[in-house]
Amino acid sequence: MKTVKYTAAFLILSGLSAPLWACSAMPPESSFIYSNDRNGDGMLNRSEWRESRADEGLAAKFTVGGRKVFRYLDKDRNGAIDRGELAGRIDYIEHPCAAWERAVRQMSDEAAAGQDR
Ligand SMILES: [Ca+2]
Ligand SMILES: [Ca+2]
Repeated sequence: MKTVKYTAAFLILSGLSAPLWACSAMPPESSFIYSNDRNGDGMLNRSEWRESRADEGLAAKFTVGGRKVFRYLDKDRNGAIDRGELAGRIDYIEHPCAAWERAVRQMSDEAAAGQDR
Protein backbone atom coordinates (compact mmCIF):
# COMPACT_ATOMS: atom_id res chain seq x y z
CA MET A 1 0.00 0.00 0.00
CA LYS A 2 2.86 2.37 0.85
CA THR A 3 4.38 1.73 -2.57
CA VAL A 4 1.12 2.74 -4.25
CA LYS A 5 0.91 5.94 -2.19
CA TYR A 6 4.53 6.84 -2.87
CA THR A 7 4.18 6.11 -6.57
CA ALA A 8 1.09 8.33 -6.75
CA ALA A 9 2.87 11.07 -4.82
CA PHE A 10 5.92 10.79 -7.06
CA LEU A 11 3.79 11.07 -10.17
CA ILE A 12 1.98 14.07 -8.73
CA LEU A 13 5.18 15.80 -7.63
CA SER A 14 6.88 15.14 -10.94
CA GLY A 15 3.90 16.51 -12.84
CA LEU A 16 3.78 13.41 -15.05
CA SER A 17 0.16 12.71 -14.32
CA ALA A 18 -1.21 16.19 -13.71
CA PRO A 19 -4.14 15.78 -16.13
CA LEU A 20 -5.07 12.44 -14.54
CA TRP A 21 -4.91 13.84 -11.03
CA ALA A 22 -6.60 17.17 -11.59
CA CYS A 23 -9.74 17.83 -9.58
CA SER A 24 -12.51 19.82 -11.15
CA ALA A 25 -15.96 20.80 -9.99
CA MET A 26 -18.84 22.49 -11.73
CA PRO A 27 -19.43 26.15 -10.83
CA PRO A 28 -21.70 26.51 -7.76
CA GLU A 29 -24.56 28.07 -9.75
CA SER A 30 -24.47 25.11 -12.16
CA SER A 31 -24.49 22.68 -9.26
CA PHE A 32 -27.54 24.41 -7.77
CA ILE A 33 -29.43 24.35 -11.07
CA TYR A 34 -28.42 20.75 -11.80
CA SER A 35 -29.76 19.66 -8.39
CA ASN A 36 -33.13 21.35 -8.88
CA ASP A 37 -33.73 21.20 -12.65
CA ARG A 38 -36.42 18.53 -12.96
CA ASN A 39 -37.09 18.87 -16.70
CA GLY A 40 -33.40 19.04 -17.65
CA ASP A 41 -33.55 22.27 -19.67
CA GLY A 42 -30.66 23.84 -17.72
CA MET A 43 -32.84 26.49 -16.10
CA LEU A 44 -35.24 26.74 -13.18
CA ASN A 45 -38.83 27.64 -14.02
CA ARG A 46 -41.17 29.00 -11.33
CA SER A 47 -42.37 25.57 -10.28
CA GLU A 48 -38.81 24.19 -10.01
CA TRP A 49 -37.73 27.32 -8.18
CA ARG A 50 -40.50 27.02 -5.57
CA GLU A 51 -39.33 23.48 -4.73
CA SER A 52 -35.61 24.24 -4.95
CA ARG A 53 -33.23 23.48 -2.12
CA ALA A 54 -29.60 24.53 -1.76
CA ASP A 55 -27.54 21.39 -1.21
CA GLU A 56 -25.56 21.10 1.97
CA GLY A 57 -22.24 22.67 1.07
CA LEU A 58 -23.76 25.54 -0.92
CA ALA A 59 -24.36 28.99 0.54
CA ALA A 60 -26.89 31.15 -1.33
CA LYS A 61 -27.04 34.93 -1.06
CA PHE A 62 -30.80 34.80 -1.70
CA THR A 63 -33.86 33.13 -0.24
CA VAL A 64 -34.19 29.88 -2.16
CA GLY A 65 -37.70 29.38 -3.50
CA GLY A 66 -39.01 32.87 -2.74
CA ARG A 67 -41.43 34.46 -5.25
CA LYS A 68 -39.99 37.99 -5.03
CA VAL A 69 -36.46 36.62 -5.30
CA PHE A 70 -37.47 34.78 -8.50
CA ARG A 71 -38.68 38.03 -10.06
CA TYR A 72 -35.51 39.81 -8.94
CA LEU A 73 -33.15 37.11 -10.27
CA ASP A 74 -34.97 36.59 -13.59
CA LYS A 75 -33.25 39.56 -15.22
CA ASP A 76 -34.30 38.81 -18.79
CA ARG A 77 -37.91 38.12 -17.72
CA ASN A 78 -38.15 34.84 -19.61
CA GLY A 79 -39.79 33.04 -16.70
CA ALA A 80 -36.75 30.97 -15.82
CA ILE A 81 -33.53 31.42 -13.91
CA ASP A 82 -30.34 30.39 -15.67
CA ARG A 83 -26.72 30.05 -14.56
CA GLY A 84 -25.81 33.57 -15.59
CA GLU A 85 -28.58 35.03 -13.48
CA LEU A 86 -27.22 33.17 -10.42
CA ALA A 87 -23.55 33.96 -11.05
CA GLY A 88 -21.89 35.41 -7.95
CA ARG A 89 -25.00 34.82 -5.84
CA ILE A 90 -24.23 31.29 -4.67
CA ASP A 91 -20.97 29.70 -3.63
CA TYR A 92 -19.52 26.57 -2.12
CA ILE A 93 -19.02 26.67 1.63
CA GLU A 94 -15.91 24.61 0.95
CA HIS A 95 -14.83 23.96 -2.62
CA PRO A 96 -15.44 20.30 -3.57
CA CYS A 97 -11.76 19.89 -4.50
CA ALA A 98 -10.49 21.09 -1.11
CA ALA A 99 -10.60 17.62 0.50
CA TRP A 100 -8.89 16.14 -2.54
CA GLU A 101 -6.15 18.79 -2.42
CA ARG A 102 -5.56 18.10 1.29
CA ALA A 103 -5.25 14.36 0.58
CA VAL A 104 -2.75 14.98 -2.24
CA ARG A 105 -0.75 17.36 -0.02
CA GLN A 106 -0.69 14.75 2.76
CA MET A 107 0.49 12.07 0.32
CA SER A 108 3.29 14.26 -0.99
CA ASP A 109 4.29 15.22 2.58
CA GLU A 110 4.40 11.53 3.51
CA ALA A 111 6.42 10.75 0.39
CA ALA A 112 8.89 13.54 1.21
CA ALA A 113 9.17 12.32 4.82
CA GLY A 114 9.81 8.79 3.51
CA GLN A 115 12.66 10.03 1.30
CA ASP A 116 14.30 11.80 4.26
CA ARG A 117 14.59 8.54 6.20
CA1 LIG B 1 -35.85 23.32 -15.70
CA1 LIG C 1 -34.18 34.41 -17.00
